Amino acid sequence: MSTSRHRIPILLAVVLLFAASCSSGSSQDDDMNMDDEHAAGAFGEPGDAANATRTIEVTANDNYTFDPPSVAISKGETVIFKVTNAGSIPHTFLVGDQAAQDEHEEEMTSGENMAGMHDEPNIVEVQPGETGEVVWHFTDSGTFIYGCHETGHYAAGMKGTIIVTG
Ligand SMILES: [Cu+2]
Repeated sequence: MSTSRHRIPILLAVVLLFAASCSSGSSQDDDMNMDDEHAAGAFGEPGDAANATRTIEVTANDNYTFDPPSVAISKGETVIFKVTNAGSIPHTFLVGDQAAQDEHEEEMTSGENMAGMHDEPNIVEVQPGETGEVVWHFTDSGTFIYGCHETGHYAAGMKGTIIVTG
């Protein structure tokens, strides 16, 4: 049958939906795709550990720093971030762009998404002494961020820079 007749309206609907979810920065009520919309973007997408080109070890410290403070990655790489909490308080590690970091920070301070956030593929929470992983596929070049969103940590400067080139 003529499936092509339906393709355009569906595509249009998808585009409109996408546009709507992207332009809704100020409204908090359209939480339909809240959990997914900032778990992917120009900063990449969830990766498959089997395709990982390397493992980058990151240490989270109680003085609100990550070590290393920045990492260089080639476009197309899938990286396993192995995050160890060397401190005595919980830390988180969120891969994203500025918007994703800001969004998480808002959710944390508003208490809006406390329960769901740790299910997202671009974040891991690590308890003192523990190690967690985020597997991420960097699909585009650009400068991105890893940040900790325990209360007050990001504001205190607990973040690192991801530079993707190629
Ligand atoms: Cu922290």
